[in-house]
Amino acid sequence: MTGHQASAGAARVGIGGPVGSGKTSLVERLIPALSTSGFEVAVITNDLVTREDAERVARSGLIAPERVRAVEAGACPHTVIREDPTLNIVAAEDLERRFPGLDIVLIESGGDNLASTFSLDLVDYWMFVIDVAGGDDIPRKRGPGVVRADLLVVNKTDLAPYVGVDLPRMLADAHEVREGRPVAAIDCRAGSRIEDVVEVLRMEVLFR
Ligand SMILES: Nc1nc2c(ncn2[C@@H]2O[C@H](COP(=O)(O)OP(=O)(O)O)[C@@H](O)[C@H]2O)c(=O)[nH]1
Ligand SMILES: [Mg+2]
Repeated sequence: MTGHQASAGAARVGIGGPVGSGKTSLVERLIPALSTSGFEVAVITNDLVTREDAERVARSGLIAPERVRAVEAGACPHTVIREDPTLNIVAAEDLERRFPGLDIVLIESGGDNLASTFSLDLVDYWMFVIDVAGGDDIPRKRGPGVVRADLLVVNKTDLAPYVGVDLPRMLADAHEVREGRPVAAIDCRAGSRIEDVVEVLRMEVLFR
């Protein structure tokens, strides 16, 4: 937790990470997991020039479509979550106004790389999602997302044997570069260990 409170209403939680690491898949897993725990959820997605992810989540049947908003990031995905997050702040405020009981807004960043971080004017907390298939050297590269995110999520643990990744080693490296900040290893495909992410959100965000 950053100690910073971006919003007086719902907790705003950023989800960053490279294209294909499983950010939308995590959103799709978190919606039912958080709802079952009694939390009211809304989602904002950021795509470059489409509304692809928002449409996918809205159509998923997991959440009422009016609780899903799309922000089109244009050419540069960093701008709308870091330099000038106005579009995302407006979308979050709009959702909070429309749904007064909202507990949490999940904000998925657009396609980006290892350098993306969230503005603390936008989010109260942010996680960074990398995946096992991206290679076990990713933590050692010490990208700002990997190092500084409030929670590092290592997804696709199911793929480790197929891509020759030493998962325990990858996690040990992740813990080392993060100097005590939390790391969760999950498999969004099977839905395993999603509860670890929910537990961190409960402790760090929702019950503060
Ligand atoms: N094997 C495996 N595939 C996954 C997992 N999580 C996501 N995927 C797949 O990875 C691809 C990219 O996922 P997506 O959530 O769209 O990534 P995003 O670009 O970060 O939002 C999709 O084909 C997912 O089905 C996982 O834990 N294991
Ligand atoms: Mg996505």
